[in-house]
Amino acid sequence: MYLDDIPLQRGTLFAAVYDSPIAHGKIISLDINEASQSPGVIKVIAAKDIPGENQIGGIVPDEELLAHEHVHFCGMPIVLVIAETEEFAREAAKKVKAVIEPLHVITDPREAKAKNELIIPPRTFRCGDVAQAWKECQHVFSGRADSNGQEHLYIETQGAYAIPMENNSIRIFSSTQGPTAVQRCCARVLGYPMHRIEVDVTRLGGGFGGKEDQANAWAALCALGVHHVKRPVKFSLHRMEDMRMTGKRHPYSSDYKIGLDKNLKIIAYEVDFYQNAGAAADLSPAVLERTLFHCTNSYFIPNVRATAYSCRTHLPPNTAFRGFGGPQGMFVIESAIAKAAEEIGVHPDEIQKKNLIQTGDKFPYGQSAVSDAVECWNEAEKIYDVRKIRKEVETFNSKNFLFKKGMAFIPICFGISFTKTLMNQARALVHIYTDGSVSVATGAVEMGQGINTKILQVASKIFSLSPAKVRIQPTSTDKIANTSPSAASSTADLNGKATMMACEKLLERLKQRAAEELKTTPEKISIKDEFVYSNDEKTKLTWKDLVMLTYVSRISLSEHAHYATPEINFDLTKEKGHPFAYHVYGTAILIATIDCLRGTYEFDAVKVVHDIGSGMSPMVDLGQCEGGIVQGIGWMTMEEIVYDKDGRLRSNALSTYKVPDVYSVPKEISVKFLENDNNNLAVFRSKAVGEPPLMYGIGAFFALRNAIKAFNPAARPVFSSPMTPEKVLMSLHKKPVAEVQKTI
Ligand code: LUZ
Ligand code: MOS
Repeated sequence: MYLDDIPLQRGTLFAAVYDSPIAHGKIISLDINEASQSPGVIKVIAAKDIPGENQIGGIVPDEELLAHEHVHFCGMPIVLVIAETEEFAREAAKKVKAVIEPLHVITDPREAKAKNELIIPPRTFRCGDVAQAWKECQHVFSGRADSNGQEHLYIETQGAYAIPMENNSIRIFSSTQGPTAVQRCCARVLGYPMHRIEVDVTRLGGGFGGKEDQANAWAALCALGVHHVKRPVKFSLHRMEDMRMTGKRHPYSSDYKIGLDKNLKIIAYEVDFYQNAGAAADLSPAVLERTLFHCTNSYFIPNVRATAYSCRTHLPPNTAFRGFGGPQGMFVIESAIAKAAEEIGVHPDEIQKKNLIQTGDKFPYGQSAVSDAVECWNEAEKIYDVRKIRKEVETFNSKNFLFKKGMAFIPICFGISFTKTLMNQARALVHIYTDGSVSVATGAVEMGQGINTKILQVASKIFSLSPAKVRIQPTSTDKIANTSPSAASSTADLNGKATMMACEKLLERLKQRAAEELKTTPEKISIKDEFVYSNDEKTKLTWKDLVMLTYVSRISLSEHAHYATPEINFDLTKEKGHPFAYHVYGTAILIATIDCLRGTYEFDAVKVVHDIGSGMSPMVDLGQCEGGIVQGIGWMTMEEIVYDKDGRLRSNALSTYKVPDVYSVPKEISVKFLENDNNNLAVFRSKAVGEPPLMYGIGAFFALRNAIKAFNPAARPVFSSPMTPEKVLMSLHKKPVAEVQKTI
């Protein structure tokens, strides 16, 4: 059941907003008369009608729900209209008349930085002594790398449905990754205690980070409508509204300097990241932090200075997107390595391979690696026969003039845990009913990633029950409170571990009761395939009978367990600690073919060795890998977000914003899972798989770049993604390259 599948109550009304037509300005006057008299309109609501705080900023209180005196981005909601139908609501919204005095618009993070328009003070991660290290370098290179944003394009757009309930409470169905975030935000806007807001989530048609924080506003608008009109209110955005009004992946512009010794060991790295945060903080400070954590990707670099600036511009606030700043940081180090390789005259993979982080090496933030980076790389070289691939690419290139192939390696490393330590907690509520069936509730949100399958596996495995006897409940704030969003690739670990704990507690009680019944001790009891075993011998006592016996003895068949990730910590004053439960590693080899006449391209293959630990749901995990890879390739190649200098989104529809379709999927995606057994903080030692595979897509940029250089060895394509067919075409010919460089 998605939001739009929920049957509507009689009397349901619909919301629409009048949103800012300009990116920055002062509201001089607002005339809602005509809108209020428009057919079917029940109520028109502005900032002054908000009973609580007109504030939805989670990390920094810098974002109004409805613009009061100023607008800060094109698409910022100003007025909420509640009407009898969706059409009436949207028609009325068009009749709002606002006079807005335009102010200077900033779209470029470097301009924002120069004007000191920062969301938070800059942060710097350091290790070793960079100044000293340059002196020991044989090679030093510097340059610039830019990566663009990315539209989430969840198939289900943002939306919510709020219903008035007894005792002045409100029940909200929301398409959110973070039910508690929605609850907290609605309570704040209405000035209600949180217990008067219940948030329910059935299933999302995709999130990808876009609904970690940005589902809040639409739910709060519906709740605000309910508060005023005391009738159910629904709002689900049209695709173009969603594209225009919501934030995306953060574009980054970065300057790097890299130093290597004569053996191609990277000994120094300096980088400045300019994050385009948009008009409000949203999750930008947390995204910024993850960029710093992943600025050295899966390499060991002894001397690092990395500084990150979160720059306030007049774009919709950018937000979480699969990888959460990590991919942006990794793109820069990969660019630096590609640049060094180009200047020195070696294959980039020579440098990459020589610098992979090994067990015991420290990341710049102080955590020691328990690394499978080298193992993944070596396994990929071996099972995919890299020498043969290289040979085939070279042979193809020597025989073809108008088609060229390029290959690239991309190792990845992703830290698993919310970087904010306190968020790494979860709870599970498990009931066993008297017929032996089981219900599990957690804070996890199913958004297509297969979390319900994994939680179901946990419960059915611990109880040794058929999966048909277990049901995973829709997520709800009244079943499980104070949840972290389903994000950070940690949902299965956190909620799975909590489920495990609750099930184990119940199992203990059941065993105790069985021992009494069978006149033995609990240690001798086990339960297998719905039968009780005593001393490993099957008895006549079934699971179902045991459950009934336990109930009859007035022993609780319910358990609520709490899990908090052990071992993790981080000291913000020193920027050092052990923030991650563990890291996920992997290596991909990508092969691309470009058409040098047209600039178009295809991906022949993506061949991956991925560190899975001990995979518990191989099909779910493979699905995450394939989807992540295609989404990553989309970000690096064809998905081009364009805002004009006035801050207006030009790529505002699927006709102007191209995402990968079935034809642009690589012809081959091979994933070999590298199994190991050393990650006890992963649920059943099955390592997190949500975000890491996206970063294999970064290899697409470099495979294309290498193909361009096969056509024109003098070409120096700029490190600016996405590498669209237009950019490929311009880069193929030496002269225009300089011009392209000037304009980017
Ligand atoms: N969300 C968050 C995330 O709040 N903190 C994180 O560290 C994170 N990482 C990845 C994706 N979402
Ligand atoms: Mo996410 S980017 O894990 O919401």
